[in-house]
Order: sequence, then structure tokens, then C-alpha cells
Amino acid sequence: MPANLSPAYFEAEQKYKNARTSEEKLAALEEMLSVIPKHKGTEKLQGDIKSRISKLKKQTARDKQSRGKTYDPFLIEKAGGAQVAVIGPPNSGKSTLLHVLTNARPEVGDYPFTTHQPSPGMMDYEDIQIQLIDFPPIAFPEIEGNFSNALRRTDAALLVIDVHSDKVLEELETVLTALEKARITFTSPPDSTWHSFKSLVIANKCENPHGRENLEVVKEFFSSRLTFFPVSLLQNPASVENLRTRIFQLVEVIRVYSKKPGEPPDLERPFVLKRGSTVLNLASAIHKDIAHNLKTARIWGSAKFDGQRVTVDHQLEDKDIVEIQS
Ligand SMILES: Nc1nc2c(ncn2[C@@H]2O[C@H](COP(=O)(O)OP(=O)(O)OP(=O)(O)O)[C@@H](O)[C@H]2O)c(=O)[nH]1
Ligand SMILES: [Mg+2]
Repeated sequence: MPANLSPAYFEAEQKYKNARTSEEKLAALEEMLSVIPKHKGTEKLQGDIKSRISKLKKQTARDKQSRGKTYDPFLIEKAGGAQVAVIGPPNSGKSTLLHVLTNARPEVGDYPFTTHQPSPGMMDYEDIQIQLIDFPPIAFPEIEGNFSNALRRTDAALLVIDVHSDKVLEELETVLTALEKARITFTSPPDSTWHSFKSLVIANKCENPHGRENLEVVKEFFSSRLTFFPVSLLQNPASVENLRTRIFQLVEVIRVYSKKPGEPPDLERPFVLKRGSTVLNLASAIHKDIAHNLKTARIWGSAKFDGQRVTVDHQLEDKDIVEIQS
């Protein structure tokens, strides 16, 4: 029996031939099926189009699934008030630092390259948490793109060095060169393509005179560019307790407590904002509608007197209590 195909069908078929993506192919096939004259002479062709549609749908579903699976271990979602990178040469004590400051238990080994993938842990600091990320070691003056992208997302860096190592100078130099090549700096950035953040060098394994002597040499070379914090994570974990405060200062955030008019402030859950944030920034962090309707605010803390009325561009300080009036 003749098929007697219509001009509309040939048009749809041409679209199918011209289609480049699976979505375009699928749309054209569905159009072909809808315009094909429905009679005995086209039954075989209808069946053929239906089977092509079904195959294509299965294929696109599979493609989508495998695309979702391309997983980047360096992509660690931010949690808590700030994200801090723990980096440094192999075997310096980066994973040990996470053991001391957080509940995370990354593998610690007495051999280099124990850590292969970054892993996060949460550090308590008074009433907030700061996320630390234990990165794999930097042993060569080069880091991969996903490594540098991950560093660019962090708010500060702790650079752990091993002062026992007789190569500590070269090891530190290698890390700094790798960062510089990735346009990451701890000082003021040459231009906007650079990422700049604050850093602190954790000079680890300072328990004996040999280590402390090495540290003095390192300081001679680098103290104009870097700040050093000597510790012995293994022998004196208590030496890091002050470090929590230093890390909090490094990430440059403030804690602000909100208060509804006529109610006591919510001191349980502070809002964590970048240093320099204003009343308006706080309102936006609470809810965009609140920012929209914001008229004035009263402040306990950074104002001259408690409960003082301030304008929306008033800069907030750490531990301010703010009553928003909209
Ligand atoms: N002597 C001494 N050893 C330490 C100290 N802190 C850590 N270590 C040891 O140093 C070794 C390396 O520690 P890790 O925390 O695994 O070092 P890492 O920097 O994470 O190492 P990679 O992941 O391989 O880069 C382990 O054997 C630790 O026990 C310290 O203060 N003094
Ligand atoms: Mg490690």
C-alpha cells in the first residue's frame, strides 16, 4: 500500500536530518510521528519512528546521569562562618592540625603524600564554626587547576611547615612558587586576576632546639612576607588553643546577633558577615524583603550608647546586637 506522505511529513523529516543535538532530533521525530498519515500503508514507518524516539530518550537519560557523575573532589561546599585552606609541603602535619582543631579524622602517616584528596573538618570558635580543609601536599612548584580553583574559594590559608626538615626553606619556597604560578598571593594582588587572602604559617614540630634553630633561619628569609606561629602539634597540642582566635582574625568576619523589637536578642545563632558589613548587609542576610523595607536600626555594642538609633549604612562590629525596624 502506498504511504502517501504529506509535505508536512517531509518538512519534519528534513528537520530531523538537519538536527544536531539529541533534543532537536527528538523534537523532529515527535513532529514526524504527529503529522504522518495514520493508515495501514505507514504502519511500519510509524513503528520505526517510535522505536527511534524510545532509543533516543534512553540515550539522553544515560548521558544526563553520567554528566552528573563527573565528580570533583576539590569542590567542597562551604559550611560555617568561613572556609580556611590547610596547605603545605608533604609530611608537615596538615592532617594532624585537623585532628587537633576539629572532629575530622583524616589519615595521618609518618610518610609523605598520605593525603590524596582534600577533606573538611569544622573548628569550634566560641559560638561559631569555621571550616578547615586539609589539602594534599604541594611538593612541586605547580598545582592542578582544580586545586587552585579550590584555594580561590577559601577565605584564608594556614601554611603548615615542618621545621625538623633540613629542606624546610626549599619546601616553603616551592609552595609559594606553586601558588604564585596559580596567581594566588598572601600579599596585595598585582591585578584583579589574582586571588589574595590572608595567611598564617604554622611552624610545626618546634619541640626541640634543632627545629627552633631551623625556624630562625626560615624567619630571616621570610618574616617580611609571612607571619609565623610556632607549635608542636604532637607534643603540645595545647599550644594551638590560641590559634583558634588567630584563625578567626584571619578570615575577617564578624558575628552579629539580631533582635526583634520588644524581644530579647537571639544570642544562640549569630549571623556571620564579612568585616566592614553594614546594617543593610545584615538585613539582606536575614531576608531580602527585610532589606527592602529597612528604615532604621538600633544597636547595642559599636554605637556610642546602647540602643542607639543608627542609619542603614552604619558599619557593624563583632558581637553587635542589632534591632532591625522595617
Ligand atoms: N615530631 C613531630 N612530629 C609530628 C608533629 N606533628 C605531626 N607530626 C608527625 O608528622 C607526620 C606527618 O603528619 P601528617 O599530619 O600526616 O602530615 P601531612 O602534612 O598531612 O602529610 P601529607 O598528607 O603526606 O602531606 C606524622 O608522623 C605525624 O605524627 C609534631 O609536632 N612533632
Ligand atoms: Mg595529610
